[in-house]
Amino acid sequence: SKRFYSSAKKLTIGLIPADGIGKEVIPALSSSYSNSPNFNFIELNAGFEHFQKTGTALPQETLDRLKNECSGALFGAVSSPSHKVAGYSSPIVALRKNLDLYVNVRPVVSVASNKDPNQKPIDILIIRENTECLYIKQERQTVDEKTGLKVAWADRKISEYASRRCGKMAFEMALSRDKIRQSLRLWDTRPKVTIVHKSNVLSITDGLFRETVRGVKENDSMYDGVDMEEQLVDSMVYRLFREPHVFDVVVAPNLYGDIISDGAAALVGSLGVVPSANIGDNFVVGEPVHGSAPDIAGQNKANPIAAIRSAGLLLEHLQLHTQASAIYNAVDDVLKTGTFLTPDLGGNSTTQQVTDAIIKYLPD
Ligand code: GGG
Repeated sequence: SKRFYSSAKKLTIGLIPADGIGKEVIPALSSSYSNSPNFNFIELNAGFEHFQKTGTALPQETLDRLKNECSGALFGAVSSPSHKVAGYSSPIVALRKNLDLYVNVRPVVSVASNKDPNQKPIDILIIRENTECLYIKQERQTVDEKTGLKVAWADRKISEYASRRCGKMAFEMALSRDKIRQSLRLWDTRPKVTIVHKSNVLSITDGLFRETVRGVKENDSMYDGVDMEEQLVDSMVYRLFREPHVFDVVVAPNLYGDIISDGAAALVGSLGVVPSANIGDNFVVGEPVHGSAPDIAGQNKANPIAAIRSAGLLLEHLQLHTQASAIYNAVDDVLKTGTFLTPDLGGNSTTQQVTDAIIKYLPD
């Protein structure tokens, strides 16, 4: 079998397929590398389906094994129900919190198309704050005294601490992207961070996010070479559709980051090709941006590319840059060739066929 890694040390990677197509896209790649001399994969439980079987969505054993045995992990997708289920809480939100994976980075990149070579390339890195905002899930319901009708409430938390470390990650990544572009002579524009907020309406919460991220640059001369701009979230959506090529690094509170990255995925073909990595100071979990897609689950037609690119992000974060690039290039080769595409990209190939095609492009 092909060797993913040249590192002498064998790395243990936790695989958490979770629900729906997560169970197809995560094993697709790892099974092809089951004999790798450089990797151990251990499969771990989590998800709504696991909750239905056992009453637990994120078992303590999964957390313990991640912390004690793994260098990193890959998470598939989760199907939390849209209504409240007693005792259930989203395992991915809990995992991010438990391992303090405080940002979710989502690269949205177009692959040069043979059909339209004049299209301006899109290369955006969305940095989503991953621990707070409305996702603290402090919701409650009351009854309005006058009308007797229900009222639902949700608290939203934005802290200086979380906004600052998220902002710092954005500026650091803008610098390192610039370094790579300069070394490859790819780009002639300055690196830029766009801060997304709605502080014209939510001046206390979004105002704090905006001010804190601005402060990261204003208080550190290391970031003098990085431009900074701001965008209200509604006009950010408009600009993303009109001129996506002008964005470099985009940083946003949790909910806005979640929404704009799904939207941005439409600009590069499909949600099925956009990866992410949940990053903390001590751990990283790769995770495709797409959800569990119950409508196509079990049919071998899910696009494995987002999961495979997420494995690339995981390797990149573990400093295995050559191996990460090999994955990105193999995926790009398959997309450019256009022979093996899943239905979301207009083809009729299966999950396994696309995976096999990508593996063929990886160096031996
Ligand atoms: N891989 C991303 C994913 O699973 N997205 C769906 C999601 O985040 N759902 C939240 C949940 O089901 O708890």
